[in-house]
Amino acid sequence: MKKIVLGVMAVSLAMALGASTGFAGTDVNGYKEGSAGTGSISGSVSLKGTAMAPIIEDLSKGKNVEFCSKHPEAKDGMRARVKVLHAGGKIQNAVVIIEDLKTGKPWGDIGKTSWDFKDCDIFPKMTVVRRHSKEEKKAKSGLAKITNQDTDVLHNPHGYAVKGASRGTLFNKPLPSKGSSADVTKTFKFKKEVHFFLQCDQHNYMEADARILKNPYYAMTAADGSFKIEGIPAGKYKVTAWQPYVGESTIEVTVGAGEAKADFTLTAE
Ligand SMILES: [Cu+2]
Repeated sequence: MKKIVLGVMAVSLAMALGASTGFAGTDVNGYKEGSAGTGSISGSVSLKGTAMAPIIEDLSKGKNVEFCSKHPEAKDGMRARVKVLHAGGKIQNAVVIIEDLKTGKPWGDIGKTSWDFKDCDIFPKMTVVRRHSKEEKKAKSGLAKITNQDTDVLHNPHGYAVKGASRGTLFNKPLPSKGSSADVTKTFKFKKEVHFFLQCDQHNYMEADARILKNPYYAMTAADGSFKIEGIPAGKYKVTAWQPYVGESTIEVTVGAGEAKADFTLTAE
């Protein structure tokens, strides 16, 4: 009981100190964890134009030919890499985010990701990441972890923060064999970049992408292009739908206590 009282006092004191400096609870992303609202935004993301075709990779020209050719989707030493998932004019795995939301639900596990380098491929291929909180930076762990799942195959995860045509290295970690892993949390120092790109320096066709979040309000579209973001406090927001190999579109959405609608069309050039 005494411990709990002391704990509450310590928290209150910390909050009072935080309030006095004016940075109470605002994290490195400029977001303040508070409580969720009751509003939601739902809709779908459509594709206009012709999206980039799958890249046909000739695995015989790379390293570890025999092993990498055992990928479940490989056929006769060739593997198709799909950078834009779409069907029936709808985009799957597009990321929808609320741009200018400063306070709301807690982050929880949103933006924490583990990638597996497996069968000379990366899973997941599309996800979200975020900058670390001060605590995570101190702990240097917990936000981003990469594990090699391939026995006796050297993978070399190379992470980049991408902005337009330029990209900067965040980390570059050789992982010699199955079970070797790297926690790269401390390297997640983003500026204005919105796109995280992960590649293997040993097998360049191993690629994955992620949207860099500034707040925990996001959704990823399903196979039919649909999405829903929940727990939004009432307000007027800029909402963006994004697919790194198609483009993005931003519209203004007014959210009340219930469900607001937002439909996007991304144009492939
Ligand atoms: Cu590799």
